[in-house]
Amino acid sequence: ELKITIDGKETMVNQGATILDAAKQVGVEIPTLCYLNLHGTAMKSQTASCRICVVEVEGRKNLAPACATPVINGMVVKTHTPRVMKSRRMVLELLLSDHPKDCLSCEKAGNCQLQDMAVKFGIRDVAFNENHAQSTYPKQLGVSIMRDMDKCIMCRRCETMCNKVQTVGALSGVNRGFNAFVGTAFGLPLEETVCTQCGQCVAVCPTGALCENEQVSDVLSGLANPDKVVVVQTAPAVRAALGEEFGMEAGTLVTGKMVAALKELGFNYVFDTDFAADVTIMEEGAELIDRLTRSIKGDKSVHLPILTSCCPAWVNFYETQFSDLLDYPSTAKSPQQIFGAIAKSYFAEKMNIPREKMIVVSIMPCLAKKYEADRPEFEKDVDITLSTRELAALIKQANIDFNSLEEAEFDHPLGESTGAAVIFGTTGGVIEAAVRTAYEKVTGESLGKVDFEELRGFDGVRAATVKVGDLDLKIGIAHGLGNARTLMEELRNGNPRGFHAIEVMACPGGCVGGGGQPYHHGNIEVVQKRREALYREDEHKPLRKSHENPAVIEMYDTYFGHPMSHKAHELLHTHYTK
Ligand code: HC1
Ligand code: SF4
Repeated sequence: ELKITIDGKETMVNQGATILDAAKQVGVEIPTLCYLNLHGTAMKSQTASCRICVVEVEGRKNLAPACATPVINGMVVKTHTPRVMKSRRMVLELLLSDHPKDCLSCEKAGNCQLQDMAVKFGIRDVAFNENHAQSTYPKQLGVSIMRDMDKCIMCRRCETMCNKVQTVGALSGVNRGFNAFVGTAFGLPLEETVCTQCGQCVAVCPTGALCENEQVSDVLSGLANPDKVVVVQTAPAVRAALGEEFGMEAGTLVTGKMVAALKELGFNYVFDTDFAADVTIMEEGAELIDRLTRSIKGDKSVHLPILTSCCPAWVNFYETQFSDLLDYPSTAKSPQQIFGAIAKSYFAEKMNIPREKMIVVSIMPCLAKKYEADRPEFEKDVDITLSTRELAALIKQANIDFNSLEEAEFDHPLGESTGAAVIFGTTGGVIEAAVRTAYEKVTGESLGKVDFEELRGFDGVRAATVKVGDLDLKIGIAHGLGNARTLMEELRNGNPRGFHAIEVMACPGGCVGGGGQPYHHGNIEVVQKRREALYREDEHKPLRKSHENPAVIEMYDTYFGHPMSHKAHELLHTHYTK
């Protein structure tokens, strides 16, 4: 252990700790901008590129960046001397001198860490700004992501996320000096690169350089059109995070208020993606059981493990990076797309609504869901996808007092769901939902305890064995695409651990940590609180197994027949392409 004194406060830290780590320990806040530390994912970036976190170290001539300076025994540090403050201000003014001044209309306004810092430092006038032009780059508006590199401050957090955490490698630093920015190879649009649209670069970008492709006004046009029936679905993870946009603590569940707000906004039907998640389990569960049964009978053509396929960034990842393994993922569409397909067939027919009259809007914690909804094979079953943040913006625009809304209930029948569907939003949840159903279908016994603690947790790669009748069902789980890569490489090497099923979620934590959620600026504890909220909601649901959802049962009885029926294949399954 090493002793360090920060602003007169003494503490002991482990070898390797930085001044910033030690400062946190004694409750001293040092401002940071480029620093990124995703605790629990073993990911820490130390680019030390911005120099906002400089401090004075006794006995050293130069100021030291707190995020990248290791503690030495006996170190004495001061974090707010006039010299430190002057230096930080200089850094900030230099950053601002090459930054557009359109804060009023910037998409990140209110969530921008550069703006927050300018407020904190009391910047009134931007120095070094009179005599030169700013560096400018063309804006790129993609299906999911908007890139405006005029606003890039070269913190390189996006690069860390994309290359180190996700191991995708779509982004890297381009050019030198004044003209430097983070870009794609040959300046290609993200859609033409290996980008998975996961949105994790957006989630950590401190400025307006990376934002979502906003579609709020499209929803308003739909709502304003009297000839349209506007149906909305909300993803599992949204209810665990939306409250943060209205000042609530991370981990507050706002399911009822969210439904009330959507009704106030004028949606004709407020439904739940959770209904479709239960349907996903019916289809994916049947597929798993089918593959297992055939494999036990000695069928060598069966592909095991089955891979979950509900996360669209994960789908993009395996399509581009593991195209030799495309027979492994479940062919079940994701809940978002299953919902769209059901809304525009089963529900539309039931209610006599012509397909052209219906607009299906999704509220998703994710940016890749925009890309997924836009894939040609899905034929616009889902018309518009908004992120959790965009829904919050819509509620604010309508001047709805979210905090004082009376809780409301989802509409029937596509608003009915079980606890199994709720936990889809966290890492480990999809596979736990599948196991609850597969267990009862295979053994014919009713589960005494529906909680499978062995499938929960936050380690990037996890493995567990669940006894299902005579079978030891071997399950692998990964969250974050870098961890998924580890499991996929194992699969390519012959599946030595004999997995029968693997769940992957592209974002750290699963959908609760999605790229469309309220900004947590790299604070992964926020994501963990949202996870706990989903487990709480599951625990309190009267029904907790997908196959017990009465609205799902009725739909199979009257429309699809049974899981994997011809009609189910036509509407609820998809295929993958290289
Ligand atoms: Fe997800 Fe899913 S859980 S992918 O994370 O399978 O986005 O929340 O909606 O589709 O249900 C996201 C969440 C979501 C789908 C479901
Ligand atoms: Fe990389 Fe994901 Fe951003 Fe694409 S969306 S550039 S994959 S971090």
